[in-house]
Amino acid sequence: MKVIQIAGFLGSGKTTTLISMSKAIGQKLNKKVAVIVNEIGNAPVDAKILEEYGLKVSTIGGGCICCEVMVGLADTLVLLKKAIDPDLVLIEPTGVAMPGQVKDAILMSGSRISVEVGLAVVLIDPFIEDDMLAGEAEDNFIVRQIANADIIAINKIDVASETRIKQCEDRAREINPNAKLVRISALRGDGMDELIELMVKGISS
Ligand SMILES: Nc1nc2c(ncn2[C@@H]2O[C@H](COP(=O)(O)OP(=O)(O)OP(=O)(O)O)[C@@H](O)[C@H]2O)c(=O)[nH]1
Ligand SMILES: [Mg+2]
Repeated sequence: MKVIQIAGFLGSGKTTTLISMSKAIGQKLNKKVAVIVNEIGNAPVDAKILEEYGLKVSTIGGGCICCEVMVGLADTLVLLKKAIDPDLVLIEPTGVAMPGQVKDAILMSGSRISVEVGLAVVLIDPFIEDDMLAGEAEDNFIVRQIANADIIAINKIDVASETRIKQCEDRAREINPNAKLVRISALRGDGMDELIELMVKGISS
């Protein structure tokens, strides 16, 4: 069972991408796909970032909410495996989760089921303000999230200008020169085949 994640900041298009990808995978690859969507509070959350964006945060047990929510995700994977045994699981973490933390959470199920930790795509919404992509990873959550990606997808290319798309690509490259960079429109379907090819190749049943 391979587990991949579609990450990205709030409103970047995770749910739209998830729906578009799972439909295409089900149809074209004839694989059994399951989906896990996490709302805030159910997935690894970087509490500091919530505060950076002015949200109120309550912490559990002296400041570590990670362990608790990580166990939650691992348990869900074990249940899914037993109930429907999918070939592929797509996770939409909350917009304020870090891909690396979600991977750790996936790995925690590895003692009970056979699981392959797949790649994480981080979506970029070209309509976010420039200052949200500015600065260093240490001080800016979105930059940190992009730095943590395996694949970076500039989304909403159906409505963004070429100039803006290019700007986002240049900034993404600067933040994370190692990630594969793609352009997509989750809504219209552009680039989805390429993204699926990158993320899903080699899945075993
Ligand atoms: N034009 C256009 N709109 C898009 C695209 N992808 C997503 N949207 C729109 O952007 C908005 C947010 O999309 P979602 O898929 O809900 O984003 P999300 O990342 O799941 O949002 P949260 O779960 O709230 O963080 C919705 O109104 C979508 O219809 C796209 O490729 N093109
Ligand atoms: Mg969503």
